[in-house]
Amino acid sequence: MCTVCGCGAGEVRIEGKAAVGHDHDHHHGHHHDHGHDGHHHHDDHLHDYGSGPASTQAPGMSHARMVRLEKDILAKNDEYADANRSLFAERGVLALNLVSSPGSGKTTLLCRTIEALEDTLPIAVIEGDQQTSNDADRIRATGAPAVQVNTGKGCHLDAHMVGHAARHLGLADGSLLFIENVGNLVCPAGFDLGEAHKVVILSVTEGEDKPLKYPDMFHAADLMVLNKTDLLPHLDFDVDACITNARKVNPRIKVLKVSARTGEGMADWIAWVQAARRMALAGHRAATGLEGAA
Ligand SMILES: Nc1nc2c(ncn2[C@@H]2O[C@H](COP(=O)(O)OP(=O)(O)OP(=O)(O)O)[C@@H](O)[C@H]2O)c(=O)[nH]1
Ligand SMILES: [Mg+2]
Repeated sequence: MCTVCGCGAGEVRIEGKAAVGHDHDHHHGHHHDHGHDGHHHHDDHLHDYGSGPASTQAPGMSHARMVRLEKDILAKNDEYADANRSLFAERGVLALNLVSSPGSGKTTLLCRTIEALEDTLPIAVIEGDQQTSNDADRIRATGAPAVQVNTGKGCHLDAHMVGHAARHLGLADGSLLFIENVGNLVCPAGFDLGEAHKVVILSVTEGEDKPLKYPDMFHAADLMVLNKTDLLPHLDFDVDACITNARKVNPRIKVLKVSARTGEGMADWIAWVQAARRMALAGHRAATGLEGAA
């Protein structure tokens, strides 16, 4: 059980990877109760990454102990995130962590972005979903390399999973690495993956109140991409109110309006990515001060 978000942490599998379950166990430390006596399921493409019973509660555990475990887990995650960040810095890789609720259009946006940029720079993608390799398949159809991480009971990617997946991808120098997180506006906010920026995708069908309801995510993100703007004529979504709400929880958040379907606003998004990559190449890591295109 993950004490940070209360999700189960068992049954993680990384596509094409040898089993790394004992590492995962190490990552969470010996306090962590997701043993390896569960049923390990192997097939040609997916390998167990540690499995076991998952529970959503910790009966009998005191609040103080829960808080300590949460700190342990996040501290361990931060060590892996720092290692990822060093790897990315060495290679001049810009890593972007795309976070959102399910179905906001992350994969659609990524496919369009790859089509726009693939002739100019190497791009790779790590896909996080609880189950299926649908999104990695969609990315690979564009020609870009992708590896799927199935988080099983888990509801977010952590830095340890991303480190394994990144090494498996064999990142080219100067490449752009997109990490599509599990669709979830809550837990991924708390996990640094070693990325340069979290980018939150919010689609206009979700309601302009979401930044206020899920402030951690909008606070953690450097950019909000407001997607599906092609649907605005059919909705009563208030774009300005949404942006005001996002700035209430994060005054420095940048906002871009796009339609991954029609391509409207995509040029500004591409320009933002290119600007971020130039900073990554120049060795800058801080999100603050990054000037986007819009
Ligand atoms: N109208 C419209 N539909 C879109 C747009 N972008 C994505 N969609 C649709 O929204 C649905 C979900 O898109 P995905 O790209 O799978 O969303 P996702 O965020 O990757 O979803 P998960 O990975 O499952 O969280 C699909 O039916 C897309 O075709 C857009 O800009 N406009
Ligand atoms: Mg997706």
